[in-house]
Amino acid sequence: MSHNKISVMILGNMKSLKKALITNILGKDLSVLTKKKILKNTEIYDDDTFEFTCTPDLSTTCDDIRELFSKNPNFDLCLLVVEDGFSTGNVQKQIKDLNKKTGKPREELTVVLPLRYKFTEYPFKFYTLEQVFSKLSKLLKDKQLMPTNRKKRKRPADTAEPQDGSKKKEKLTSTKVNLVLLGLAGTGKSASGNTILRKKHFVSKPSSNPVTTECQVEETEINDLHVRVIDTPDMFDDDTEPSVQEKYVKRCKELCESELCVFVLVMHVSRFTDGERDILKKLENTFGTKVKEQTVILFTRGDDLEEADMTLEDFLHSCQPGLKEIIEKCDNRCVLFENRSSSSDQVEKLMNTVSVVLKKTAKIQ
Ligand SMILES: Nc1nc2c(ncn2[C@@H]2O[C@H](COP(=O)(O)OP(=O)(O)OP(=O)(O)O)[C@@H](O)[C@H]2O)c(=O)[nH]1
Ligand SMILES: [Mg+2]
Repeated sequence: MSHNKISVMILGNMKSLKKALITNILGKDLSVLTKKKILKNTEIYDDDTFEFTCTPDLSTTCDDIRELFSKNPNFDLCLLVVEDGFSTGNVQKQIKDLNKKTGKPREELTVVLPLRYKFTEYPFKFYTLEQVFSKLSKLLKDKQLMPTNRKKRKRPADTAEPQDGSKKKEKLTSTKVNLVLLGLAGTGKSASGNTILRKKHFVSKPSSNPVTTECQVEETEINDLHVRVIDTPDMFDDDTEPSVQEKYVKRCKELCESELCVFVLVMHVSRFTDGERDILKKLENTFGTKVKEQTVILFTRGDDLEEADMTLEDFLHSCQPGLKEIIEKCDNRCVLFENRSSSSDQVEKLMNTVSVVLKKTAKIQ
């Protein structure tokens, strides 16, 4: 595997789909490329920047995939191509089997949705084709493989997004969004803000008293979105003086300016408290009745779940009815954070969910 190229492993059950994806990304017919065979059933296609490893179909008993990962597990991206009409259960099984076979963490295996599929909730990490392009561009930038005068990669017509995809992208990239971190004291709002910003901007520490006592905004760029992260004190504590609560709310709304807002309701997986039981009602009273359509629930302390050998799905499955109701009212938009880890995957998942909300509320689509 070449270290000065972006290395992408393409997994899946249909050779034609895997090859079509490579063709789309490279913008070249694969027959013009020299195909290298490194293992009996594995082909490599490359150009000056990318190296694609096209693996044998998952349904075969061939052991190439295991061997590829054991020789070099550090692919920049592992994409699992699925066919139109796929069953979620089957895909989950494929991911589970791959994880067992290769040791590759499930969250590092990303499903590429077929063209007509749009954002929705899936119990696995996924990209639309558009997101695959955006991820590859980011990798190119990160690896500094893209000289500033490099011609923009032209996408062949057959890779076009459904309807007016390119126009939508343009709109999205110029979008500013406020991520407003809300929740009870100590749930990890500030820590999550720092994870999103990839920098310790907000004070976050263990304390029996509320730590954040002023709203604060910090800004960053994520996947071409201009993101304003707004950290807040606990605005919903019944013990806080109403005048102080009002001050917090007023300041938070001022900081939101006129930009689109996605409310990130921060809770931790270890406790669901009485104060959280009616939190959606409180959110509605404060930010209006449409707030739940713009809310993503962010669970912190993913490390606690991991220690208990549980996935987010396990946790959601067995959680209290009161919490289930809140989650359902927010259209099941949940993400899991482990703020002790710097993994960018969790932020990416959050941003995917934020995009879903943006597309709905701002009618970008
Ligand atoms: N283990 C673990 N600890 C976390 C995680 N997220 C936050 N914490 C810890 O929880 C404590 C509280 O986190 P904060 O970010 O200060 O919580 P907050 O919601 O901003 O609290 P207030 O500002 O008081 O409202 C800190 O000690 C964090 O390090 C996590 O994902 N895992
Ligand atoms: Mg805080």
